[in-house]
Amino acid sequence: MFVLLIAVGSIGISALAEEISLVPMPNSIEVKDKGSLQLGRIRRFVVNAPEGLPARELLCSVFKHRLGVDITKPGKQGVEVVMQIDSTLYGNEHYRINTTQRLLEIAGSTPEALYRAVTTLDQILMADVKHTLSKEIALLKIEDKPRLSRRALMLDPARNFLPVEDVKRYIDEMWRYKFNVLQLHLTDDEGWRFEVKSHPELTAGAQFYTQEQLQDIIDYAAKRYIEVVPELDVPGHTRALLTVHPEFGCCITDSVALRKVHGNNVMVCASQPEVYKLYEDVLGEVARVFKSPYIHLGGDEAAVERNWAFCDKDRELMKQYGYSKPSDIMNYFFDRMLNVVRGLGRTAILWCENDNIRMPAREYLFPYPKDVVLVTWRYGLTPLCQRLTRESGHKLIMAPGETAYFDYPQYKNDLPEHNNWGMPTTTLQRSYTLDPGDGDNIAGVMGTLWGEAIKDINRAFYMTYPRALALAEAGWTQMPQRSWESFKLRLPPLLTDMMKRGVPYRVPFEIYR
Ligand code: TNX
Repeated sequence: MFVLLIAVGSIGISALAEEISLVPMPNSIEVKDKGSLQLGRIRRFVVNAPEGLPARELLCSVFKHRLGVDITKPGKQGVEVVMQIDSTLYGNEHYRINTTQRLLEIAGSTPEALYRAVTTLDQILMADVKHTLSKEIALLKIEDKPRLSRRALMLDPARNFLPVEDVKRYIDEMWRYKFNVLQLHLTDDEGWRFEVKSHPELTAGAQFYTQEQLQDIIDYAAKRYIEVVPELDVPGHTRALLTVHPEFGCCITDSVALRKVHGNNVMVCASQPEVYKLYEDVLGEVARVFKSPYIHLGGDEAAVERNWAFCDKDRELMKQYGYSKPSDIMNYFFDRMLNVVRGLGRTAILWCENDNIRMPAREYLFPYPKDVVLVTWRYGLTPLCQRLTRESGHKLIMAPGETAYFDYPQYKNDLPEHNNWGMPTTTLQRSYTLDPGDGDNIAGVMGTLWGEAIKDINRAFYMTYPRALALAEAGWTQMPQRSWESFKLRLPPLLTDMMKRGVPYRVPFEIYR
């Protein structure tokens, strides 16, 4: 207990707050010293918010699940539960939970904020060891809103297909930790998973999501305040497309030879109008299915030197536009692609690439148009991407290889045992060190579950958790409210709860030592 108080004292959060096991830790939590609110009997349940509110439904299930109480059937005696929109709170996700001896008040700036509040309440009722057994809640006041507005996880069904039900299971875990974006990496060398009604050849014979299935996923996620962002990776990572349309490649135009190309060595040709025409069709359908204001277009690991640099037509293009090196063709390629995205009223996201894949790198690979959102990801290059985006005014999403790559093993000799290409180790503690930084341009955090070595959703869960809890806190909680010592204490009850839901995770045995 002595140790606990020291740890707690150093970050200014009361000991009881620690024992409540909240992740992400709220930005302000005041636990009143004495007394508690008895939630076993409810006299009045009032919701001052629009009908069909997801937060109301969630609250009912939290009461049922955690306390065995049907909140919709008030009795003659007991306390009051009030859930309401409060216009003095601002932003999308600003909420307050206040308990007194007679009242549980849940207030939020929006229906979404109320939802976030209920996820906090759920964790309180799960693991406040002093009170939960007796259906009580401590007297406390939480006022909370996120540090960053976008907190994302990315799944990669392009590499190993994940059935719809599994993606939903994944979503079911995300909202608990206040994640609000799921990126789906839908196309890559190994597969094209997005049904294109005007080009059925793209998915012929493969596992893919129909547009109706994607709509189902998107609606399912939206009810949990999670936005689904589609990613279609271009101009590299396009072998799946090129095996169907070998004529769109630049050097290797024979589909048999293409199948033998390993890794991410092929690219679509930048000089062929048909390539842009195809993507116009594809993106038009993407925009009809996905509601997100964003479309991620990849832009990573384009093997320019092995493709465009050797292609007569692309070299001609280079000359025509006065470009000095083949990678300058990216300007032309993305000018055209981004115009399509703009025309659809969407904003493009791209993986941030530089003039070298490691230091010394100095610049962007090519000057990114101002309206593009960038994602920093490469090992060692995040400080550079932070500086460059600050200077150029680009929004930046933080997915550094060092902390947010959840395809990497969590401990020496841990999974993945197959298809492990010598991945670096990213421990839970390492993931926890992510500080997204204070730049006004930092839009969010993202954990990536690249799928080469993740063959099913159970593996995806195992690689995701508990590291995603560290990421969730990095995206939500301000640094003064965070500490590794505190996080370690809050973790075990959440893991037990995950186990009860049948969600695989890696036991972080090292934190118990
Ligand atoms: C690099 S991260 C990639 C992915 C791989 C990943 C494996 C990024 C933008 N591109 O295509 O799956 O490494 O860790």
